Amino acid sequence: MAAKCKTAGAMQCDLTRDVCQLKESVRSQGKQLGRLVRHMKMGCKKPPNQSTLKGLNPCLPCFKPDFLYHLGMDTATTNFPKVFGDVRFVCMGGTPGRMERFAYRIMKDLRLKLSPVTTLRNMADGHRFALYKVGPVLCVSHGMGCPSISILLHELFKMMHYAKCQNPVFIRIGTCGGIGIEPGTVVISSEALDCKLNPCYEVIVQGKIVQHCSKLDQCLAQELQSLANPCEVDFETVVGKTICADDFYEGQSRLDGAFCDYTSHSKTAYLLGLKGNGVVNFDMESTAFAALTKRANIRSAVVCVSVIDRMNGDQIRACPKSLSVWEKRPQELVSRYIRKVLLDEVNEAKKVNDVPARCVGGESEI
Ligand code: R2B
Repeated sequence: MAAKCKTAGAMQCDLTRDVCQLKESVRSQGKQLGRLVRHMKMGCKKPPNQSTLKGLNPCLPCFKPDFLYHLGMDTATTNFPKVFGDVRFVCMGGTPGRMERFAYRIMKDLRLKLSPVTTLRNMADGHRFALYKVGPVLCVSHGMGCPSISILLHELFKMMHYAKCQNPVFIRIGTCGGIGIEPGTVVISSEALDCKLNPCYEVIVQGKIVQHCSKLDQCLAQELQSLANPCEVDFETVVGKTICADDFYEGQSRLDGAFCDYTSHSKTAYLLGLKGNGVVNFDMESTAFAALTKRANIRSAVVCVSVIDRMNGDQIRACPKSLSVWEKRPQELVSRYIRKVLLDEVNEAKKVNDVPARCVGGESEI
């Protein structure tokens, strides 16, 4: 009865409300469609809300903008999700030249190409490190020693975080000094030890010693080793412990530094002791690399080629040609790994969605 008595004004009111609801429903359907289209463009993956990195500085949201000083980038002028959101592999090595060569190599191996007359661009404007992006692979130089790689990792982790990267894998592809192994042998580190043989990276924070575990991902090390065997190219790959020194000379018991207060005899005894403990090589970055990636919930591996057998000497006398052949060996292994991961994913997606592979196989522009 009451409905019958509705005034023209009340009916007008109901009508307005219905129109409003209808408009809202159309708007929300539009939004859903937009999301669906974006989702399809991204290979049927929902754009992530946040990266998979963990344990980062809770105050990061306060830095608006945040300047990544040594990379010469900031969150105000770089659209991190757009530029770096697709990064899946971060490969790091000591020198800018080697990482540029690796970038070109991975471009070829992934059948990606640049538009004609373009070269790969060093995206780091901070002049400390070189950074190249080849599709889902970042190739970055880290300089020498833990302090240098640690600065870079802080800024790369923030980059991954702002870009909302998903499960990036970090791999250091470098050179090292072998202990009782042939020069040219590739070493996959099973763990990174400090010079007291502890799997630990020590930093002094506000005057206090803080220790972080520097164990590496065993599964990733095994996965890499499985790709080395059998190897078409003739080189050996071993898995073993890496000792990370803060110095190239006394810190690695070399006899040819500007200072040397020990004997050749004590050096040999020291190296034999290391060998007896399962150590196969020296590097200068692995503890910081292993500990920081572990802290950020990132899978990581260290794959280095030995340029000398320290049981036979201290000076690196290998000719440039040998060094050039050897530097390609860790790159070969890591390229195989990247291709395998991407191909497995494409095959999996094909099985689940019955969609054609988009990104591996045919040539596509970076
Ligand atoms: C290997 O080579 C460099 C020293 O020459 C250092 O970065 C390392 O770990």
